[in-house]
Amino acid sequence: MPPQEKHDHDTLKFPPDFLWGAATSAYQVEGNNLNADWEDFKSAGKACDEYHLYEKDFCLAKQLNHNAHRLSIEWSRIEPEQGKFDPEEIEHYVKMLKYLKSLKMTVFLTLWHFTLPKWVAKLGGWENRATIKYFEEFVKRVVPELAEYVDFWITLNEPGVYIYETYIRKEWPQLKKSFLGQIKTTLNLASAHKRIYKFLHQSFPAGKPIGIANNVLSFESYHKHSILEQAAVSLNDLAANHLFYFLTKGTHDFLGINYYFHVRFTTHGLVPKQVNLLQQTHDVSDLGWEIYPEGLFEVLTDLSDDIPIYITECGIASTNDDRRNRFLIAYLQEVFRAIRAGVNVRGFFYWSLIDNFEWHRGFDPRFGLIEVDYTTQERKIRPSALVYTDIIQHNGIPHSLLRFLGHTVDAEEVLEKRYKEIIKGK
Ligand code: IFM
Repeated sequence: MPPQEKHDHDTLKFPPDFLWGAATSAYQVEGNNLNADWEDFKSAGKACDEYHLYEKDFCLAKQLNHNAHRLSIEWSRIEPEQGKFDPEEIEHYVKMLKYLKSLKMTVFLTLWHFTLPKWVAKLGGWENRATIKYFEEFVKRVVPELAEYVDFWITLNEPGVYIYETYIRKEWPQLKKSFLGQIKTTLNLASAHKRIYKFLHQSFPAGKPIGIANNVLSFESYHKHSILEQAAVSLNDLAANHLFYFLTKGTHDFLGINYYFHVRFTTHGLVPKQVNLLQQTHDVSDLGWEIYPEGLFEVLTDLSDDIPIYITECGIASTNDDRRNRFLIAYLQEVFRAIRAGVNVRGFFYWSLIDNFEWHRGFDPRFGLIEVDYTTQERKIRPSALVYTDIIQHNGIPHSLLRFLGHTVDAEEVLEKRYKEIIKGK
């Protein structure tokens, strides 16, 4: 008889050394980024003032037992005018990263997360081929000073979302519907990633892993027999989930995956279109995004490759924190399932550590594990942050949490005394 694997019914255990953290981006949390292109469009104003409050926020993450953190630097702060770099701002980021390292956090640093300096935007932004060179010059100037405190590099955040919101939906600066803009920007971002990948590996042979954070969606057809719907699934999957990786093949040491969306296609006549989920009974976030944990398993198994995968973002906008509790348990259960199925997932970053500026949607969507009062800049730990801490402390999902799937999570019951102390800020 083959030896029976002992089944642990108590906890869905994750691999040793799994990274548990949360993510943010500079423009969304820092405040007063006056030289960024978004300032002329929809300003984040003071945002969460993390520029000044980063110690507090990082300490909270540490108290919550996170062992990793993902953040970005703001190009427009560091190079407010072409070729003029501000040493004080570089020093600011050095201090921030040093502080994170002093808390023994594994640091994922994103070099570009959606915003551009005004001067780059005026010259055409990513549509302009010269932006590849401008970005490379910025990276070459700043990276040598930061490298010591960074463990993983993320060159670009969600190229596909940027192109979709800017050139298809016309919601973000450059505010322009343009097919040519889509093509040029895709190619320029791909070239920029490849060049930075080469530069980082040549200059820092110690080899910190480099990747991108890509938005990946789970696609499904409504009618399994419909060839048209299946074709829509395949084409969209190729374009949204695989194209950018394909264009940058061989220049990823890991796959960074941001997962938020599940899309179903149905057919009306000959044209497949998306099912309107809001007319159905699906559970949705405050942004109307479907809560579909199985999709995370699907994208993970679909993209699984030889290189490690980090879930660089996954989160929910909700003022109903109990929904966030169930979200965390259900989505992480799918990550566990993917790992059991052989997918090499090594870390998970909840989006976001704190509530923040959700681009054209402003401050209403609440993604944070930590609530922000934008008038007083007070931080308040949400119970869901503690459910996440419970998971981190077990390096997996304890059975006591699994029973809450589909039910209200009684946070009081889950939390031990010392978690309550964290809530009170002790
Ligand atoms: O807030 C964004 C972030 O900037 C990129 N990924 C998705 C998040 C939620 O929309």
